[in-house]
Amino acid sequence: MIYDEEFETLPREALEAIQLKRLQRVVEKVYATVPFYKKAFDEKGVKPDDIRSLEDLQKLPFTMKQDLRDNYPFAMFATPMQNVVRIHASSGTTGKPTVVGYTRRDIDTWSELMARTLAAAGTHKGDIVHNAYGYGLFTGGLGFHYGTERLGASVIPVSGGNTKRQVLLMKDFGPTVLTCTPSYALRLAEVADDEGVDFKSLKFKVGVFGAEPWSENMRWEIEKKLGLDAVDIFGLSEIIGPGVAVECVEAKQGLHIFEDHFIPEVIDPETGQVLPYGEPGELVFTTLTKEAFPLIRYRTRDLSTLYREPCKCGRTLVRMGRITGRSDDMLIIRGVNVFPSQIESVLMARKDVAPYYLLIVERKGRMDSLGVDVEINEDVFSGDVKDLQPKEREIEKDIKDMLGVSCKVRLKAPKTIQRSEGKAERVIDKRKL
Ligand code: DLL
Repeated sequence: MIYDEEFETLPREALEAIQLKRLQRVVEKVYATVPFYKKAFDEKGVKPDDIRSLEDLQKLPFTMKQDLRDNYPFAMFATPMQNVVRIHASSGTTGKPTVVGYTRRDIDTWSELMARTLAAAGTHKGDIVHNAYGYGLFTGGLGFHYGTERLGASVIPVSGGNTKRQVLLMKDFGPTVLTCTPSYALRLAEVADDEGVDFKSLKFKVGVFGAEPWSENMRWEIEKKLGLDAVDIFGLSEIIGPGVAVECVEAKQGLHIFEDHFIPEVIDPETGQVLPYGEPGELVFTTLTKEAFPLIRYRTRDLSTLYREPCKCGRTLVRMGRITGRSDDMLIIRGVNVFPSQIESVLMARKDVAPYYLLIVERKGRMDSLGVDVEINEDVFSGDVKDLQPKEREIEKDIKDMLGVSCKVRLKAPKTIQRSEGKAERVIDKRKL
């Protein structure tokens, strides 16, 4: 279903006219209200009046994560604190959290975008949404919560954790839509199994999974195990939270970006050069309608590709491909560039391993080594890990053949790799310690 028929199916010219008007407005606003932007624009010698076409966006400076840190906690806000009704923050892996603010209208916009998101994923009035994204500073829980209510479906604000109890609620309340990270979806299925509940007999028809990287093979795995359509959702706190882009359940081929609110660009992460549609690079977003925390050309570090081919669902919005990695989580192992998602793809293409893995990077002397711990599937496990050596060599060969990097695979007994309740941690890079 298309929630906002008018804005999600605009002809390109009409959409671009709206984008330009909104861009001019936001550029003027940040120049006048955020000292960081005044300085950054002045240093580049660009004034708000110079933005006469959408191409002129390229004249504007990028905003980096470091800029947000330098202006911690509230100095990037474009509105006085008395207009801010909500604050969220993302923990990040290092140092201070990234803090974001919302005015009442921002919350309204976000709720609309999340209603669109849920509708695109196949949610209707009358559906019951089991929302297991974490509630709190993280944007996942409350973002989905407000969106579900806006759509007019029912939300169960269960948040993450207490997994056994979640299984009981899923059985008794009969939710039809599951929202959580893909890794937690698998965890829910596993605990259901332990509790003697057949996940596929539950009423779920669709899951809206995101907030962490996952692969196409992981999608098949989840769909098979959980018996639902698994749809990818992308977003980040800085831009609004969830609700930046989502796949439509009809096609499940790339995520529609809500371009009437965000302008996406893909750049070469080395040079900052804007790349044409169809070429992979780093995603950059400009927010067009946010009041409290607008961002100009924010570099996400997430790698993806934009494409404009029309979609069978009828939306005219540009699509982004599944995130293939982050420019800052690429592992360089003895000179070979490897993304964790590529290893996940190789692992998930096999029938004999379970979707739980951990990559461990170490430096021995001057040599980097990559360890891949992955659980063996219960059905093929004899009970003795020693029997697994031939399989370990086989998987090492798969990874070497596909990615050109040698590694040491260690098959683990079922249920021995740590499960997550939110974003899974899948890489331990001991070289940085
Ligand atoms: O993860 C917002 C969100 C909540 C998205 C619920 C989807 C669902 P942050 O905590 O700020 O916000 O983390 C943002 O997570 O830059 C990506 O690296 C990663 N990420 C988010 N969605 C996806 C996805 C939320 N579908 C960061 N695939 C982003 C891959 C994703 N990575």
